[in-house]
Amino acid sequence: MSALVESPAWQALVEHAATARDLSLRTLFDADADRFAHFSLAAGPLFIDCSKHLVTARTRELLVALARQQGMDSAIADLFGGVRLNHTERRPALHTALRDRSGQPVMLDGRDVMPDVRSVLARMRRFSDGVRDGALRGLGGEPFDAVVNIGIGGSDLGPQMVVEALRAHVRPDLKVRFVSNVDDTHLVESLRGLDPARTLFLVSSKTFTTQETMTNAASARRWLVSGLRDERAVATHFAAISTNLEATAAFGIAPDRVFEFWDWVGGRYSLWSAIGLPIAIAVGMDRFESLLGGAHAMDRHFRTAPLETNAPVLLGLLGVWYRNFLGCATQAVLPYEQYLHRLPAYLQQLDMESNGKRTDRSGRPVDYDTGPVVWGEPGTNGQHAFFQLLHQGTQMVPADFILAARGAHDLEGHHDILLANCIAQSQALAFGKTEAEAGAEMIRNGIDPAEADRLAPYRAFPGNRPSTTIVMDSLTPEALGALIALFEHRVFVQATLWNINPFDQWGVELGKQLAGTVLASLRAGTPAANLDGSTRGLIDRVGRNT
Ligand code: G6Q
Repeated sequence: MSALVESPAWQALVEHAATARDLSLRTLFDADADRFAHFSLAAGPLFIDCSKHLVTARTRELLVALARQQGMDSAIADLFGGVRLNHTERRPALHTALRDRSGQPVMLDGRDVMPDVRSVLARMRRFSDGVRDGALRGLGGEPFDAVVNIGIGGSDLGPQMVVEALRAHVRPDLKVRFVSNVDDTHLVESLRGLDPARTLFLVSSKTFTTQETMTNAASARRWLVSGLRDERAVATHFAAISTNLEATAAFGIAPDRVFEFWDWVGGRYSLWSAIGLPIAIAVGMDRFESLLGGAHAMDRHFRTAPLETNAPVLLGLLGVWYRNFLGCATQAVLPYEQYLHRLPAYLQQLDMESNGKRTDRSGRPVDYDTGPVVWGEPGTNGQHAFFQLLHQGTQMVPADFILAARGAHDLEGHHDILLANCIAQSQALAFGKTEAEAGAEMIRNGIDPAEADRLAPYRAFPGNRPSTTIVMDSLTPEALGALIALFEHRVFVQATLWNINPFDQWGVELGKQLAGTVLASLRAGTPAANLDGSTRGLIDRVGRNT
């Protein structure tokens, strides 16, 4: 058994979970009239209701004891202090420095990184202002009316999610598109209707070697040069965001169009760096800086709040409670906010690429479950689709509801319906409806008692299905920044509890490597003899010579 599973704090939770399985949220609320106040908290611009969780004050105590046992306080200090927590790549994870607004130095290897961070932010401001006000123009002197970001994974999901979230602030005359997939459909459809003379490409790639991004960038370059009939267009119509300055120069991108970031910024933690340039161009640098400010507020909270009232710590502990002690395999993210429609996809990468690990920090296989499957869709759409399983399926799925008290628009009768549905869903999940209640309700509605009796088992809801509700006043850049940082830190808290490294991603390597061999076979028109039967068969089936 691992030291974690054998540890006193873990074992105390195992024992406690045996009784917690019988907890009833109805009973817990009946027993404590102030449960909502006792189990909710504020963090920066967010209010977080945790009262609909299958926990008592004792559960919270035991979970916090686990955090303490696992060295949470010093792990948080190490994160902000630039310790090389990403031990397999020997790198720190200092994304918090990118949004540090304190004016204090952030030291890495005896050097303050903040002057570099501020200098790139200043360059981003000049460039994004220039694109927005027309001071920067295309080769023929025309202002840009389209920005196409080419990147994938961490160089796509974060900025895309934020641009979508802040779409209400995107200038209506500016088209902002994101191309990630190597499937040429993505590039072709994204360029449809764009004028090369007015199109700016941002090639976002930390390494500047990623196959999909380089393939798309090369095709975008051909589209531009053939449209404008001039090779010089590359220098004016392309900018790059990368840590690989040699490769950006080799591509032909002018040095003053290259925005640098650093190897201490992980891909899925990079939207706060120059990878956020499409955000700054889309909504303006002031709003981008407000986004950083919101994240910094959450960082301050995470760094200073006691474990008992620390929002990322408590949410991380709840996740571990459900995953390891109550056997939940998945976690739903349900934003009741259409502008957050890309948030589930973004969180899927953040959480699953960070905590989808089976080897602990000392290289041993874990003997406990780690990261859950994260999934979701905006409400109310999900209610008419998969919510059935959440309410009446055989598995318990903890859910995160996210909502803004004030809507972005004011069409009559919309926002209160949205809010009512969100709150009602968490209520239905928590408190359910007994068979007796379902039967009585049908009889009240005039249904024959025998029929009511027959249908009652189908119309009953078990309840006791847990959820968190995260409320912001409105979806401002500050609130969004705080929300993203909250989730980033929740992932870190869970990794710390599980003793795994959330900042590497070796699990994506094998597929990339094998794709090289398969591609060589496809291009040769014949599968390599040493491949397995299925791979050979598929190459034959889709290959050019079949
Ligand atoms: C994120 C991952 C991964 C990465 C992409 C793109 O944490 O490392 O999603 O962001 O593979 O990599 P490049 O930015 O190097 O093109």
